[in-house]
Amino acid sequence: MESALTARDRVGVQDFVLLENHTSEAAFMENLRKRFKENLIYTYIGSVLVSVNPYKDLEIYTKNHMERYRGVNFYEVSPHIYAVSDNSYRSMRTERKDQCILISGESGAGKTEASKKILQYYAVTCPASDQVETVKDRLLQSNPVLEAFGNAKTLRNDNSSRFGKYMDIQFDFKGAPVGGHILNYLLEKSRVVHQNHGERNFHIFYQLIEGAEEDLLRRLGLERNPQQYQYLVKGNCPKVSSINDRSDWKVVRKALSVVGFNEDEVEELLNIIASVLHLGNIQYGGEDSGNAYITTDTQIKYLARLLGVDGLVLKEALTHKKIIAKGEELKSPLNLEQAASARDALSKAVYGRTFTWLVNKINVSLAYRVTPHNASVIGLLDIYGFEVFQHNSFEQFCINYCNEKLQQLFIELTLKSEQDEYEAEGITWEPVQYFNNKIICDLVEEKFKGIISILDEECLRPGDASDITFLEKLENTVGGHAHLTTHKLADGKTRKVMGREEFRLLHYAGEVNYNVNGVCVRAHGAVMCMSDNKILTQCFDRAELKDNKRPETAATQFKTSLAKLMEILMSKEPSYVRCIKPNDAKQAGRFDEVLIRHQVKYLGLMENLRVRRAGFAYRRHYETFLQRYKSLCPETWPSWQGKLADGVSTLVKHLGYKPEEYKLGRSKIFIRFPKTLFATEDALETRKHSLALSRSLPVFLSV
Ligand code: AOV
Ligand code: MG
Repeated sequence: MESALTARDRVGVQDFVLLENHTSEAAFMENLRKRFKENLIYTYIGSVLVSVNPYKDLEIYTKNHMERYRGVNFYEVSPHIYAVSDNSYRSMRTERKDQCILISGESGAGKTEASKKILQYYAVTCPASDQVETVKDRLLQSNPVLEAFGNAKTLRNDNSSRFGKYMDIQFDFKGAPVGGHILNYLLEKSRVVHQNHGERNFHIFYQLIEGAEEDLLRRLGLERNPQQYQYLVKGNCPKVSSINDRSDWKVVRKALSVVGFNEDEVEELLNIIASVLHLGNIQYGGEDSGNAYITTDTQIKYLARLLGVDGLVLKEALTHKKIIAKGEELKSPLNLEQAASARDALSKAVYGRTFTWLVNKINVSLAYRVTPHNASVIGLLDIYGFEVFQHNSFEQFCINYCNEKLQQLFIELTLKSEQDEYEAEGITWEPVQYFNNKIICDLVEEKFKGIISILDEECLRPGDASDITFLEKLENTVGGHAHLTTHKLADGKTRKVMGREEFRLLHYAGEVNYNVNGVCVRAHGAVMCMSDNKILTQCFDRAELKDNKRPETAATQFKTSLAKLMEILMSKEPSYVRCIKPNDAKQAGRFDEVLIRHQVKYLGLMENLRVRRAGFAYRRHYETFLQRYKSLCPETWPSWQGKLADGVSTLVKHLGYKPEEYKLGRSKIFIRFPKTLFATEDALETRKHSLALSRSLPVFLSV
């Protein structure tokens, strides 16, 4: 048999805290690499789970594995996503405190897979009843639906989430899941009309074309060939080896009905998806005057039928814009370029709003039937990961800003709060230096002089505001910021390395150039208010057309929704899963040192480890601690009359805690190692057991 020492040599340590040289990045990397080679993709830093994407199916998600982690103490079993799931669940049950699990990491690192594993764990291990079975099914089946409409193949990930998702799973007092609620964040709508080379549109388009039955396709006026559709050819990538669109179609169709869509709703939904493809195939010709006219009447015919709008009205909407002159509403013709962008804006608006409708619809089906007594929740956050492409638009800006916020939350809740607490409690310790990305969050979101404020001002300013005037304003307002670079240098000269329409942000995770092209364009959905498609009538509200108040820009809406999300997360007890992507080739077994070291660095894992090592695994308020363990010491049992701190001190001395194992702060006891607390828990268990035995003895004898 292998000795413990050689096993450790081979597979490394399961908690980085146990590394002998915990400040060495090389030792950290070596441990990660050893474990990865042994298919041990999970490792802890204290209670934070680090996960490396294996890019292959491992036999570690079976029912047996789930059972192994159920109700077992975190540190007694090998690290696993199930251990984190179980730990949150038990904290929720015993401490009655809402939990959240925050999953972060760059695009393709395994966040969505992790969130699915957590959901499956709860679906299998939590208590059930008939009603609960439906809820469990719906929770699980909401995934394929949302992924079909909100995920796509990108260069970074074949199944990349193009929207952010926060899902609350609600539990009743017995711990059974009884409902759920999803919040979605900014879908990357530009993908509907354009894809970079090697990327695809949202999965649903290909699933429909490859998988739909003949007569459905005929009814929708579609051909079984994605190459026929302008919106599907931009990336020149109709097929992906890891994706089977045809079988996915079946899965999605089934999921739609489990989640509670009836046949009519599915039909209306597919009408919209087909309409977007037809919209994309609308082409224009130019009159001598330069005004655009539509040359593809078949598309208009299909659109009119599928959406239930008047063909002429639609044509007009696609070739004219409304302007208000001298208080009167006039129609002004569009030129070729303007018409094409009006068409694309309409497609994006239709798809985007349909997606939001879909999420709302799923929420209705996940809402619990009977309001549970004493419900508590576990929230799962799975957002789009940090990403850099050759061409990065407004949407990448939002995605990366979102990651920036999440990193900030991690810092606030782990690195900063940990150190703040030691300070507040008067515990002496060596402070750990870390990079705080608040400076970048501020640069983006600060009032008046943040990038979003400047963008708003330009977008909503009447007159000659444009992408370029936005850039100029950016240069003038925050040009000298350490994390921002613009085209123009302070001395008025220009920088060659960057396009005229770009600015560069130095994010916590790296540098990204953003193109400002089109950031100020907004869609007009007036024509869709006239549709008799039931989904669209809910999506495009007539009332909003008349609403004259200053509209919010997409950036501000996003900022507001993120701020709300942060509040939600702060109100819960967090657990963290930090996902790492091992290589850029999506390949199993490849451990790219440079790429991984970069992630370890920007995720702040070394700092995380240092704080953890310098710190204490457990802390409890004196009162809670005394209440729980007072029975273990004759002087504190049945009650302690003096000062709480003295009671705790008496108690731990009686228990034999060594001075280096704990510290007493102003209001809390800090315990350095988990094993100390485990021993105390065991003692409590033994005592309860012997009490129960002695109480049940007479009963036993009398039988
Ligand atoms: P992401 O959610 O972090 O990226 P995913 O969770 O979609 O990344 O993972 C990308 C791919 O990696 C998956 O489709 C799987 O093929 C593989 N993978 C990830 N985790 C595992 C695992 N535990 N076991 C086996 N394969 C895995 V993005 O959504 O792009 O930020 O926006
Ligand atoms: Mg994802």
